[in-house]
Amino acid sequence: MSSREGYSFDTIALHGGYDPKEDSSGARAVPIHQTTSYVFDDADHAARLFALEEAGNIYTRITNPTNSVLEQRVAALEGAEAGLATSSGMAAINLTALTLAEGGGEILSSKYIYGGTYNLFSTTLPKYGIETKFVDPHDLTAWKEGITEETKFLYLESPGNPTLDIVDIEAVAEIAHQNDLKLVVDNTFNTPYLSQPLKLGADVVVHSATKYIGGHGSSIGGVIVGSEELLFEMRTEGYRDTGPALSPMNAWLFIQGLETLSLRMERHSNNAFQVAQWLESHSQVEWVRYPGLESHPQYELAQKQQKHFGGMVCFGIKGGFNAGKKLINSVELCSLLANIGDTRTLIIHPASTTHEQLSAQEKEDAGISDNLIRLSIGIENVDDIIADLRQAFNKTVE
Ligand code: LCS
Repeated sequence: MSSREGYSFDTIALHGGYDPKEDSSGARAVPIHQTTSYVFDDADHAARLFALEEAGNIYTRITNPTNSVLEQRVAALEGAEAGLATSSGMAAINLTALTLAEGGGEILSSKYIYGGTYNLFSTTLPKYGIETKFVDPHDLTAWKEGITEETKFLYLESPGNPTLDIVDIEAVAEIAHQNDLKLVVDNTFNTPYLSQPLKLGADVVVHSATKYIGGHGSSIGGVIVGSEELLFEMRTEGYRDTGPALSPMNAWLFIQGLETLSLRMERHSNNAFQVAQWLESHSQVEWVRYPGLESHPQYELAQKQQKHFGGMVCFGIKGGFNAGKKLINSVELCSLLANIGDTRTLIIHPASTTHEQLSAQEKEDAGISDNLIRLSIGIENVDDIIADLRQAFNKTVE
């Protein structure tokens, strides 16, 4: 659809990056190009492609026509010039970090981020000369004062996993740009339907497509979007040389997911809001975190920065660690697993799972209390979700 500008979000989600008239078969659905490599016209053509003098497919580790549709579609939905599909969200974050922190240096990151990213930044990347300083993302002075000669880029999640902090992206982007640095935002929880960080000043957006972009919980993948220049550098250096390409089959599955993204995000958001309100009135609940509730510390900012408030809800159960475990063992409809963004409702206890690698101090710093339960509210009938939680709470008291 590259030649047709001006379509709305829902239309781009269905048509972006693909025009059947430009496909040799005329296939209406996006074809899966399940191939490792592409036949060159002749030796000169091959040489021109390898020398990057001419654009074209060489090998699926670098480009693939099905992956290109996903890349262009997510880029269009985020308002970016270009995209790059990776084998996982972590591969997207790692490639972004390796590219922006070339030669070593420092990442200045929000401390309220996914445990796997925290671990990449705090434990793995330092082995390769890239250190990370973690800051409270709501303290703009901490961002300003955290920048040194060594800083290579700023990084945040909004909402954060699992604390659901909403960070003022515009304000952090301004600080980054005053220092000639780029701001990278992980937009996994919101998806471009709920917020578009590039429009708020971010320079690069990363996604775990594993979550809402897919929605079906069948595939692991990631996407990076940003400027044409930066994405070209990533593709022709780190991506080509370290090999985090996405399989075309999974790219195709993510394209199927994108087609219904706006419908699902609205249903996720409506259901989550109702569950959050119900939890807030429950006698066994100590606290609830949901960006759409007035009790959320960044409620005003969420109203300004987001279209809806998403499918993620966190709460603290009275009775701490043991009560949390009992509740999780008592649910029947909700699935106990390590993922979010599925069409089905998911539940987990981060302190003993997703954030288990963190030390007690790191957990405290990252806002992971022992009684925190994370819900990824699905698109089932909300009455059934609430009924399941109700019966699980009842068993927890027994
Ligand atoms: N960014 C965020 C915000 C995430 O929640 C995750 C995974 C990733 C990046 C990494 O993406 P992946 O490589 O898994 O595609 N979050 C998970 C979670 O909360 N439970 O299990 C995985």
